[in-house]
Amino acid sequence: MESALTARDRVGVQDFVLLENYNSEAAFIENLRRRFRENLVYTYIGSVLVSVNPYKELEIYSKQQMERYRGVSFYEISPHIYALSDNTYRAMRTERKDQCILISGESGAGKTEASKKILLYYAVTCPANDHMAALGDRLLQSNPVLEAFGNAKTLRNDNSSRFGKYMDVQFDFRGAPVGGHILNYLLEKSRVVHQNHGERNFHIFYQLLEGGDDDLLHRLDLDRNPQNYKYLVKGNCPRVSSISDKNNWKTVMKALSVIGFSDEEKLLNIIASVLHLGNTHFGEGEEGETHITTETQIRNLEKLLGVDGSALREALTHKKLTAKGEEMISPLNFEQAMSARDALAKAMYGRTFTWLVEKINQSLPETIFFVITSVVSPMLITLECIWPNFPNIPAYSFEQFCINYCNEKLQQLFIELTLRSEQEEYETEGIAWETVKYFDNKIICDLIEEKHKGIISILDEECLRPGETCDISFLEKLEGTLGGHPHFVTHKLANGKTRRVMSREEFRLLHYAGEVNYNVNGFMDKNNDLLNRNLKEVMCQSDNQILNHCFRREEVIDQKRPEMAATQFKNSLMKLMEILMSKEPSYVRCIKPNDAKQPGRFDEVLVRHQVKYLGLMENLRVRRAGFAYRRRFEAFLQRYKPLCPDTWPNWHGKLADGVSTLVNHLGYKAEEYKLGRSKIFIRFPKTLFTTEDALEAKKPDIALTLQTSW
Ligand code: AD9
Ligand code: MG
Repeated sequence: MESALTARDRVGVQDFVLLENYNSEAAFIENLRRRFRENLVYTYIGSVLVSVNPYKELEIYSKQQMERYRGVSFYEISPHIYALSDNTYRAMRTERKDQCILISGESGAGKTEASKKILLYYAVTCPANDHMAALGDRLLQSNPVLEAFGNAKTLRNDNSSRFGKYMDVQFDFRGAPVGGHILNYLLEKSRVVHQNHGERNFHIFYQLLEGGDDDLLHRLDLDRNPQNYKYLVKGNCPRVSSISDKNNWKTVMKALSVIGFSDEEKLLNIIASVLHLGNTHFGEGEEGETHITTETQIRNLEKLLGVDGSALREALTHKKLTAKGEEMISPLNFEQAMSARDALAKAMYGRTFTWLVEKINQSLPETIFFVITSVVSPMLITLECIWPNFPNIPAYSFEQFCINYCNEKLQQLFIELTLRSEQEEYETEGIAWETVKYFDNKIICDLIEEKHKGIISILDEECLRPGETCDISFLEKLEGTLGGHPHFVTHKLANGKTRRVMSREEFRLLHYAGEVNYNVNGFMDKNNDLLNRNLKEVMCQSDNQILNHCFRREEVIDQKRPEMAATQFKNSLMKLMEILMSKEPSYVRCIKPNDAKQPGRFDEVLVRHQVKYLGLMENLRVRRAGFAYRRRFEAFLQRYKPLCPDTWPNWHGKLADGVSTLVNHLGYKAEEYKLGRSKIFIRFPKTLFTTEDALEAKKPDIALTLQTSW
């Protein structure tokens, strides 16, 4: 049998708060690496679960494992996503407080997998009720559907979620799940019309071509070869070895029927129409006027969407304007017609996706009687997280700007709530709070979101300003207003000279996690997200009920400008923050060990980078500011009572007195610990380890239960 020390050396500590040198990033990473090598992919920072993607199936997710974690205290057993799920569930029931689980991390780090494991845990272990089977099933079945329409193969992840998801599960008074709701935000619509090299469009397109039967494809006027569709060839990557589009198609179709979906035909008509739109081409006449050169596509669209072909033809090549109360039709040039077509494809797909999520929500049972609490599980921050620029990565665009803004907000919330809960715990326990220094990223959040002065406001203003505006004029506006801000940089130096390493189209933000360059190209267009009014009109007249639902008449009649994309995003983020603030949060921080998606490889540079942008060192510092370790009196006494003749075999007095007797006997010095109202707080890990070693010497059988995971 190994000694306690070597076991710890081998597998590291199961909670980072037990690291001797908690300020050392190197020690932090070494601990992760040791555990990863031993297939111990979970580690805590206090109540935060850090998870490293193993990129292989581990035998730790079985039903037996679920049973092991049921009702067991966090620290008694090795860290696991089930422990976090179980604890959250119990906290909801005993403390009657809404809970939320926030999952974050780099693309491919394992957020979606973590969320599925949490859902599965609840579906299997929560008490059943009449709705249970239906709800559990439907929630689980909603995954393949959402993934087919909202996920895509990217360079970083073969099954990357290209939308943010926030899921709400409601439980009844007995703790049985009775209702649910899914909220989606920021689908990466631009993927519908463009993919980077080595990436694909959303899975559903390939699934349909690969898995749909001959009759269906014939009805939709599609052929099986993705290479024949312009919207599917941009990334030059029609097939992915790790994905079976054919099997997934079957799963999705089955899932749609479990959810009780009956509009399949209309939905597929839209998906096929997007492909036909992509193959719609334009020609330029001598006068520069544009016309459509692919009549077959228009006829397909006419048939599949039930729209008027000539109205569609007109709307794809002309723009309707209202000036001084009069309607005018102005022809589009070639470029404008192409972008009108792409805008239509993006709007059709994006709105259909939102509709689909609504449909799934309707299929989840209504929250009925006795709903007292809810677990908001899991909010997924997907797409690329903050990824400071490396030399070979081009500057980022509008979507990453939004995502990184979201990350800033989440970091702000994370630190605020961690500090708050630490402080609360100290207060309840009657222990003096010691102020913790940390980096407050409010300054960056303000830089982005502040009214009138923030980047989003400036972008909106520039989009609304009449006359010649463009991305560069937006950048100049930013320079004028924000030049000199400590977190904002452009190519212009304060002395009027030029910073040569930066392009004239870029600005750089100094995010909490590092510097990121953004290229302003496309910011205005994406923020405007405009769809010509006459195209909306054509969609409104469609006899496809899904499109009818997605393109409302009121929208065409109402001349008021809808909120712009960044502001919409900001507002939904604000709402989300409000919801999250009102709940008790738990965190899963996912880490990707290598870029090759391979098991057993731990790339230190990559991991260090994520540790930084996930703010883990900051988190550990806050958590360790006072005491490394805390445990309830009864748990502490129960574990270490064999070490003192007065507490063994049982202590009959007050728990606090028992703990006091025990630690006196063990020779704890006053500066090493404090007794709160119900917990003992130990300042240094060394103290605890010495006690553990003593226990091991005395009772190897007891100590062994912890050694394997510590
Ligand atoms: V993205 O931001 O949506 O691009 P995620 O969601 O963070 O990303 P995902 O959960 O999709 O990543 O995980 C990526 C892949 O890693 C999965 O397809 C699995 O092959 C692999 N993975 C992730 N977590 C685990 C795990 N706990 N066990 C085994 C895993 N494999
Ligand atoms: Mg995902």
